Order: sequence, then C-alpha cells, then structure tokens
Amino acid sequence: MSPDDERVKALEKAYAEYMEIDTNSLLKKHLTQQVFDTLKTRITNQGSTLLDVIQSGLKNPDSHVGLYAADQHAYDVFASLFDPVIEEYHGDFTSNDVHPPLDWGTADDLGDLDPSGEFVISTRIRCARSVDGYPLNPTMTETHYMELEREVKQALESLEGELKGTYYSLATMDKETQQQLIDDHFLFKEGDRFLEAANANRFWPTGEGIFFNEAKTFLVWCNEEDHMRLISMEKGGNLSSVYSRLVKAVTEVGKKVRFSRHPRLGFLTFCSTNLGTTIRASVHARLPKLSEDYAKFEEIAAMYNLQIRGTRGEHSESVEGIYDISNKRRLGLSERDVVFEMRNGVLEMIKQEKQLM
Ligand code: ADP
Ligand code: CIR
Repeated sequence: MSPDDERVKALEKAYAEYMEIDTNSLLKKHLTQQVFDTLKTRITNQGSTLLDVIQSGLKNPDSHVGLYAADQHAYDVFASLFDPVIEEYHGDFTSNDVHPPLDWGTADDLGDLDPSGEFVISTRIRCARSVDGYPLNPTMTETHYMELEREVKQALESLEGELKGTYYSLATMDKETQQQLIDDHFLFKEGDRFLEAANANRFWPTGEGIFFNEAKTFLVWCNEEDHMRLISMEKGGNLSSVYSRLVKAVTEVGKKVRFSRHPRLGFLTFCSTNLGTTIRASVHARLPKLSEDYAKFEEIAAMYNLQIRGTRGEHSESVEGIYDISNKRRLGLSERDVVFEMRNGVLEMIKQEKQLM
C-alpha cells in the first residue's frame, strides 16, 4: 500500500470509530459519510489533510465544535465540512454569503451595562488576528514562532499613551507570575487539550507571551490559539469605554502589522467559531437567581444569540453564580453589531435577574 493509501485507511478507521461515539459536536453532525468520502483524499497546498483538521474533535469527544483550520487553505479545500459548521455556529451565514468589510461604527451608544455595579463584575472584548506571511499553528516551525514573536513585540512596544506597555515572553516568566495572571483572567492557561490535539501547542513556550499596559486594560496574547489576540477589559460594565479602547488598539496595531483576511470569511482565525469580526464581547456577571433554572437561562441566552461560559473561560464551571456571558456569532455582521448583540442580551438578563430578586 502507498503511504497515501495507508493514510486514507487510517482516516477511515478513525472515522468509523468516531461515528460510534456519543458526542454532540458539530463535527460529528456535519461530517456525514458523503462529506467524509469527498474529503478523505484531499490535501491542502501546505500538506494538511482531513485528519489534521478533525483530530482535535476525534481525541476530545466533549468538543462543541471539534475542528480547526490546520492552515489557511483548509477553509477552501475542506469547505464542504467547514461551511455547514460555520452556518450552524454563526447562524445563517451560508456558503453564498460574504462577510462585510470592517466597520467599527461608534462606541457612544453602547453605554454602561450596569451603572449600579450590582451585577456586572467586569467587561472584556477580544478579537483575534493572524499575521500575513506566517502559517497557522500546526504548520508553524519553531523559527516562525520566534520570528512572529519578535515582530509582534516590536510593534506593541512602540505603542504610546494609554496603550503603552511591556511584552513578557512565557519562556522567561516564572510559574508563579504566570499562575497569578491566569487567576486574574489576564493570561491564557497552559496545555489546552483541544489545541494540544490539533497540533497547536508544539514548541511551547517558544514564541508565546503576553503584552499589557500598566493598568492591564489593554492586553495582547501572542501565539496562543491565534497569532494575536487583542483584548480590552476593565472592572465594571462600561462597554463604551472597553470598546473604544479596543478600536483604538486594533487600529494602531494594524498600522504596524499586516493582518490576514479571507476573501469570504473575514479576518482569518484558527477556529471557525472566531472567523469574521473575531470579536467575543463578554461580561462576568452575577446572575444567581436566573441561573437557578439553568434550562431557562440557556433558553434566554439562545434567544439573544449569547453563549454562557464558566468563570475561568471556555470549558470551565461557574463559581458563586458568576457567569461569562458573550455574543456567540462573530461572522456576517459588523463589529459594532456584534457588540450590540451582547449588550442587548445582557441587559435583558439583568432585567430578568432583578425581577426574580
Ligand atoms: P477567549 O476565547 O475569549 O480568549 P476564554 O474563554 O479562554 O476566552 O477566556 C479567557 C480568559 O478571559 C479567562 O480567564 C476568562 O475568565 C477571562 N474573561 C472572559 N471574559 C471576561 C470578563 N468579562 N471579565 C474578566 N475576565 C474575563
Ligand atoms: C471545542 O470544539 O469545544 C473546542 N475546539 C473549542 C471550540 C470553540 N472555541 C474557541 O474557538 N475558543
């Protein structure tokens, strides 16, 4: 058997086993036998196969999604799998749709979500950017990681005013400092098993790091899931302030680093749930009454296109009735509209929590 035949045989075996597993992943739902048969022999221009795209889901049956773009070309070569997953996750963004051009709009009418300070503990908006000229995680070499880190550090350390800050490499940061930054919700955690299985954690911690300003209201993650994650956050519910800082930061960084866009899918990200605007706008909110009836809580979230996460982020539990509530979809609508979607849903949740008090 040729190496190609062997590869397809192994893929067929893995697929057959996966289909026997009880999982609610979008991968299982949309990788039908027909789609599988069309894609099983395909290879991208950077050498990635269907296995590279789906291995995270195969190894982690509790994945919500289960697939990653092993390289930039994967979204096109494996479109018959990505497109239905994207359509379901982002709600109605079909394979004929094109993501609109960047439109930040204005931050003025976003306001403060909770002037009383009773419910919203903190507000955060992040977006992701890939950098032109570098492959995505699984196809990056150790040299790519180091070169990209150098480029990102240089760009960030030339920022001024409120955005002025320092870049810290994980390679030279002690474990205690790292843990404190994770506990304070500023830094990504080490060893994410979904990324690990997608081959996205190679050479750790080479090239990984975090930049932040003095107030820790503007932060950038380097070489975690995406080349860059740009984050604006602060205590309280002032969404207007958090959004305008993010807009300023992304605009300034964009003058120094060339961001990658896909012609149809907007800003390019490693995970298809982040495509388009790449924005996740979230609050940490105390909603103990509303969350008592969890099914109802989830129903309200679904009605407003919101996602509920635990206190320490995705795949974590809630602590003391504190939830991370964010917009679910990021593709097919403008930056401003995405943030408005979170705003409207969170205002409704706070209203209902008040009624139950
Ligand atoms: P993301 O994909 O947005 O980076 P994660 O779910 O991995 O998401 O969360 C990253 C970190 O950001 C976690 O520590 C999480 O608790 C923190 N976080 C998310 N939203 C908020 C918020 N509104 N306030 C404070 N921390 C937050
Ligand atoms: C999953 O399928 O549950 C993980 N691979 C994460 C999917 C979406 N989250 C993300 O992009 N951070």
